[in-house]
Amino acid sequence: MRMIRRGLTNTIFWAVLSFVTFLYSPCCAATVTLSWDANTESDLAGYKVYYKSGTSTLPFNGTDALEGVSPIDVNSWTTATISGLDPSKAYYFTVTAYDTSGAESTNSNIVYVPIAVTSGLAPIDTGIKGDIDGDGFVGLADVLLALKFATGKLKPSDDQFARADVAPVTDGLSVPNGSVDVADVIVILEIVTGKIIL
Ligand SMILES: [Ca+2]
Ligand SMILES: [Ca+2]
Repeated sequence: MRMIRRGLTNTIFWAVLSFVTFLYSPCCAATVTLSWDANTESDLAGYKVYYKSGTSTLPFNGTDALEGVSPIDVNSWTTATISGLDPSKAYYFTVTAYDTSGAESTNSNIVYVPIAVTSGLAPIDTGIKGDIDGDGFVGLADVLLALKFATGKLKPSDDQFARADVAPVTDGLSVPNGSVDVADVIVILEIVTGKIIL
């Protein structure tokens, strides 16, 4: 018993901690799922997941998770889902094993989960296809804007780019190809003249 305990506490915990999934919704919170190798010692009692945001300097004393402050005791599970995390922060995680006497192993490797969202990032407004200026209809002003983007005379905003990239058109459907060029100008002109309806 004493030897086993010494094994658990004095040797490095060779678990490979890995990060499985990372989900977040921009308004709310992030959820991270972690998994690690099982510790095979006979008096293993469970694992603790440590976390922290900002830096990887010990101690990992995070407080954001819904599951509780760091460390989170996950019993003998070898996966853990940590939720309620702030998606605008980067997090670091590590796992230890503990035995029936409460003795704890050294840390596993550290897993780093980067920032999910940059605050202030607005979703792209694609609006009406070809309505680059966003006035509610596709007109000659949009054709002229597309021409300026295609010739490099004007740099589109992300929203304008999304509305200007209408070509190619395949089977009557717009298939944006990530570039605004003369093909997009022609399609927008054809929308204006009624030749194409998207
Ligand atoms: Ca317009
Ligand atoms: Ca295009």
